[in-house]
Amino acid sequence: MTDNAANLDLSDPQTDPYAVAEAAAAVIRERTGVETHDVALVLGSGWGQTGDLIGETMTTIENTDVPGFGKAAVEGHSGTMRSVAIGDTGRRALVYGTRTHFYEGKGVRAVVHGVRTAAAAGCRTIVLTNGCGGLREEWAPGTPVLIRDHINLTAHSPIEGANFVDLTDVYTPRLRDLAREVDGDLDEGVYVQFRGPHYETPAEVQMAKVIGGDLVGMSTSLEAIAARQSGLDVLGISLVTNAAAGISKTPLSHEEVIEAGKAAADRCGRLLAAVVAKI
Ligand code: 8IG
Repeated sequence: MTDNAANLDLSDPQTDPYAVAEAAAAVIRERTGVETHDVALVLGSGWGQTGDLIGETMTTIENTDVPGFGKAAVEGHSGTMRSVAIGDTGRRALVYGTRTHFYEGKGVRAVVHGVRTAAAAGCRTIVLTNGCGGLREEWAPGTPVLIRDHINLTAHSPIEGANFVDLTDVYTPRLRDLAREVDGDLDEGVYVQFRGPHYETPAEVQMAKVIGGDLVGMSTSLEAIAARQSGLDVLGISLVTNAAAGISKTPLSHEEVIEAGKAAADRCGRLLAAVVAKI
C-alpha cells in the first residue's frame, strides 16, 4: 500500500476525514464528468425507490469504488450512489442509496462521510431521509413527517476539536416551508436518534416523548450536525414506518418497515421530486 492509500482509511485516527471526502469527491467528478453537484440526498429505509422520480440517472457508482465508502449493511438498502439530472434544470443531485449507521461500529467519521463528500462535491443542500418509529397515534405507518429539530442520544458528535457549531436551525426553516408548499398536509416533529440497532423499549419510547420527541430512529442527527459544520442547508424527512414500541399493540418487525416503505413510495417519491426541483 502506498502512503496515499493508507491516508484514505477513515478508521485510522491519523487520517484527515476531509482529505478522504475530497478524494471521494474527485472520484465522483471523474466518473460523472460533472464538476459540481448541487443537492445531495440520502435515501433511508423505505425511501429506496423514491430517487427515481427526481430525474434521469446519468451515472451509477458502486460505493466500494469511492474512497471511504463501504458496503450496504441493511437489507432493503443499495450500495450505490447515483448522479441524477434534476428535471431539465441543468442541476445535478447526488443520490446515496444507503448510509452508514452509527450502530455498525465503524465510527462517527464513517457515518458522516457521505455528508462531507457531498459538500466536497459542491452541494449546498442535503436532504436526509429515514424510516423511523412514530410517537403520535395519528401518524399511521407510511406517513412522511418533516424533521423540525432533533435530540441526539448517541452521546457522540461528528465534530472534532474545539469547534462550537451553532445548531439553532439545523433543519433549515426555508426548506421546511418549501416542502409544505409541495405538500400542505406535512406535519413536523422532533427526531430522537438512539444508537440502536435494537428498537427501543416502551419505557424508552415514553422517555423520548417526555423529553420532547415525536420520532425515534437510528440515524440522521449525526449527519445533520456534520452538514451544518460543512455549511450545508439541511432538509430532514422521516417516513413513519411503524408506531414506536408500546405506542401500538403489535411488536416491531423489519418486514413491517419494508412494507410501509413500499406502500408510501408514491407519496414520498412525488414529494422528494417536487422539493428537489424547487431547491
Ligand atoms: I424503520 O421504531 C425504524 N427505525 N430507533 N425505532 C428506532 N429506529 C427505527 C424504528 C423505531 N423504526
